[in-house]
Amino acid sequence: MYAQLVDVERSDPTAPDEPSFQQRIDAGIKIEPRDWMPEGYRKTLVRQISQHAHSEIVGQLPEGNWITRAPTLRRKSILLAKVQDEAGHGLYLYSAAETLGAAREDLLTDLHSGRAKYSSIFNYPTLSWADIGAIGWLVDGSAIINQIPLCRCSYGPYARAMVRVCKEEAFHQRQGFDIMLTLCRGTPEQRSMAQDALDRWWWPSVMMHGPRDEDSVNSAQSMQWKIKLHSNDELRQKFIDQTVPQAEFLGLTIPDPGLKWNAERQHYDYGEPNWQEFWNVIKGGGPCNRERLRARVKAYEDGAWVRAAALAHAEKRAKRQP
Ligand code: BYC
Repeated sequence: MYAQLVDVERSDPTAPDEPSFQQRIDAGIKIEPRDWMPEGYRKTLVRQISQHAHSEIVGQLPEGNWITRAPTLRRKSILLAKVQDEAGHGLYLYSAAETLGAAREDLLTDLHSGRAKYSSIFNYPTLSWADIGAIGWLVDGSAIINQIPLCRCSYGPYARAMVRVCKEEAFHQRQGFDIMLTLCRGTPEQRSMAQDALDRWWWPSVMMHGPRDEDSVNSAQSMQWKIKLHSNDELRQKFIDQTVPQAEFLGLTIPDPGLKWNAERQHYDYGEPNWQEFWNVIKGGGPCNRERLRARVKAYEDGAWVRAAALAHAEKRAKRQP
């Protein structure tokens, strides 16, 4: 299918040129799967949407670890629902990538072989129950800040998928904050668990927004095409400005001595993240990269019989159709 789409683009003499494509984007017109698009636009979208899908799927693992160890039945059912939501997000996103001619099997092969990227944040371990609170509060909080603008991105299927994803992420963020609030109002041991989780998840959450703008190779073109509406540093600043008062409300200390309100800029100044750690995690050297990929490959292999059964069922039904 992908090859066919590329052929249509090359051979169609009425295909619009790049300037008129850009004019449509600038005018806020959504690009739909059957519309002409430059090859670079298609490739950038497949890259970003598939990385996003992989992140949702791999992102189930750190929290999935705690489903059997949730402290109460209520917490367990909330966490179960959240992890299932993440699976759903991954599936919408793989479908959105398929509208661009990408084959799901190829995308999964790239993930399982380690060729494809997924969010750096999911390569850190969840050591205590407080980490589940910190993930909801900080990681889903970051995800909302990144994804709300994506509801207005230029590619129709991606923008529409994001609307539902964002509604669910808002619930995820609130449940994470609620876990943190409960711990912070609890015993001294519970408060120190919450502080320890914040200490470990703060910097990975700050870095999750991507490299500094000056090191972001894709931003300029993606912003011109409105695949991204804000730069990495803009979204990072928004995350920090939003989260500092929440940490103060919880009575927790953000582990950044460089953090202070800048009255002139009307934003918080913050310290420099450890970018070497970020690039190392992306290259596969984070604390849990190998474990995460192993778990995904095993899940895929264990699910082979389900895919075979679903396919056999679909083929049988198709044969019965007149
Ligand atoms: N992790 O030029 P840049 C969730 C890569 S799911 C790994 O700035 P771009 C959740 C980047 O791919 C959260 N890699 O890139 C799920 C590029 O490499 P390539 C996922 C990263 O694309 C379950 C290189 O670094 N959200 O929230 O313009 C439970 C240079 O970067 C990362 C999305 O995927 C990273 N953090 O901007 C709970 C949102 N950052 O591809 C929560 C959609 C950068 O050139 N994606 N890289 O080899 C985006 O908005 C953008 O792709 C990014 C990066 C802001 C992430």
